[in-house]
Amino acid sequence: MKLIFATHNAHKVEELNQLLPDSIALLSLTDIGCNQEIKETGTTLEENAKIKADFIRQKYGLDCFADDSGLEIEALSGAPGVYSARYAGDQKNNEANIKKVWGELMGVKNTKAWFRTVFHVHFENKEYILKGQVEGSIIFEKRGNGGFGYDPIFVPKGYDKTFAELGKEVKNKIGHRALATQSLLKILSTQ
Ligand code: ITT
Repeated sequence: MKLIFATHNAHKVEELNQLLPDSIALLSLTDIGCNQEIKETGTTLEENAKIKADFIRQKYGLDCFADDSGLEIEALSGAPGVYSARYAGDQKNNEANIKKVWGELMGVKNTKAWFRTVFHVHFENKEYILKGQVEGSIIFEKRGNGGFGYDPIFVPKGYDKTFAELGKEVKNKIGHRALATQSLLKILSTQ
C-alpha cells in the first residue's frame, strides 16, 4: 500500500518508516515532487494537520496524512506549541528555538513539558484525527546526538536521559509520534 506523508521534515519520515511495516510504502512530499511549502496558518496542531492533509488530498486525490506536532511547556502556557518550528522566527532555526525556550524559562522552577502530535488522515474516503503525547521535562543544556528539534533538551518522564541520548529504540516506543502511529496502523490494517 502507498501512503503519502504530507511533510517536508525528513526526520519525521525516518521515524515513521521505522514504525510502519514494509508493506506500507510511505511517500514524502519530496518523493511525489511537491516542493511547495504548505502555509500553516492554523492556531492549533489540529488545524495545521488538517490544512496540510487537505491540501495534498485536494491536489493529488490520493490517500495521505499529515502530522503537526510541537513541544508544550506548562510554565509557558503551552508555548512554543503550534509555533514550535518557528518559535524564534521564520527561518526555523533549531538552535535559536532552543535558546528562546531557555530564555523564557529563566528563573522558572517548573520545567514540565510534553510533546504532542496530531495526525490528520485521509484514507479510503474517510477522515481520522489521531493523537499522541509524551510527558517529560526541559533541561538547560543540550545532551545527545539522536533525534531532532527539541530532543536534546527533553527528558521523558521515568528516564534520566534526553530523547536525543536515548535514541530511536526508546522514542519509537514511548514517543508522541510512535503513539499516534499505533493508531494509524490500526486504521490501515482494519480496512
Ligand atoms: P512539516 O510541517 O513539513 O511536517 P515541520 O518541521 O515544519 O515539518 P511542524 O510544523 O509539525 O513540522 O513543526 C514541528 C516542530 O516541533 C519541529 O520542527 C520541531 O522543532 C518540534 N518537534 C516536533 N516533533 C518533535 C520531536 O519528535 N522531537 C523534537 N522536536 C520535535
